[in-house]
Amino acid sequence: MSRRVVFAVAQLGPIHLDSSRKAVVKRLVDLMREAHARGAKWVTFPELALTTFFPRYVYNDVEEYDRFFEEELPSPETQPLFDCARELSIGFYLGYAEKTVIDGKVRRFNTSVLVSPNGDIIGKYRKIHLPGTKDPIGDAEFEHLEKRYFEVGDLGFPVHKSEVGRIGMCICNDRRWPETFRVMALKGAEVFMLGYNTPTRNIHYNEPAHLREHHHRLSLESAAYQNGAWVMAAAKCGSEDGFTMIGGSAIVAPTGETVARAVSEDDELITHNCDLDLGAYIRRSVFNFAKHRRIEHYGLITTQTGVEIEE
Ligand code: CDT
Repeated sequence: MSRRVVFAVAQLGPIHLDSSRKAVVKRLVDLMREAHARGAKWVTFPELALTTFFPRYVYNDVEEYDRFFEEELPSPETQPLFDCARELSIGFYLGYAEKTVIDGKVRRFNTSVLVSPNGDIIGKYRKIHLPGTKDPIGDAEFEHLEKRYFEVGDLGFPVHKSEVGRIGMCICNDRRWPETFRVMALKGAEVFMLGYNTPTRNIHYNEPAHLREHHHRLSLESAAYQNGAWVMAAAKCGSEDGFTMIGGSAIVAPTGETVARAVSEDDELITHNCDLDLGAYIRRSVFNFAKHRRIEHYGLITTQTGVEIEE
């Protein structure tokens, strides 16, 4: 039986500070309708898809940044997206800022959910590799304060069984770390979904602009090939109130080849008819984990964080 499924990646152009949730949700619904018209069964939306990329700004009081967080999902404002998914029988990945209460304590995470084609949330992931700093660095054009506004995720890297195959989730900076994908692949993930907001400029060092896109693509293509899985990567991009972010949303095959790529820095849908069995030969041969992994030599990966040089 063929395991061909059309997947869509819904790139978003800028969301400004004064953009309303209602307007953003309408854009997401429009993209979902377009995905359905093109035969897609699943759509991947970006990281923090409901608001501007607020970690670029310095806020000192929780009252100033609370408005970027969702206390419930679906909420009255996001309900139309869930209703549309149910109506069209289409599943989706959505990134958002999560505010929740655990054991009586308010917690905040950079989160994504996986919503099944019947509109039910079947999985949640909380971003683990938070980039940037907790305190402003001060002399940059903008900040990257994810460590200020979010806690490190506490759910590991879950993989969820869907009606089309096993789907794993991660978020933005996670894609630069091979550990992210290997853990999900060891749980049998066949599709990795991720959203991102990647500034075109690196505030920590002077990195040529073309390298930002190159490293993004390199991360996706190596993750796909080294794990024999499909990658769906959705950008929020363009100029948000003058702060620019890369586009380059992509669908990458288990062969490591990019098969669809967004060309704009605006709302744009890309799709591909994906053969979910395409990665099987890779997982049977060169990346047959059970046969070839040498875990007796990998201990440092989980016992040591930074580089330690023996003199
Ligand atoms: N949102 C997010 O995680 N952005 C980071 C910027 C890191 S700068 C090297 C990213 O990995 O794209």
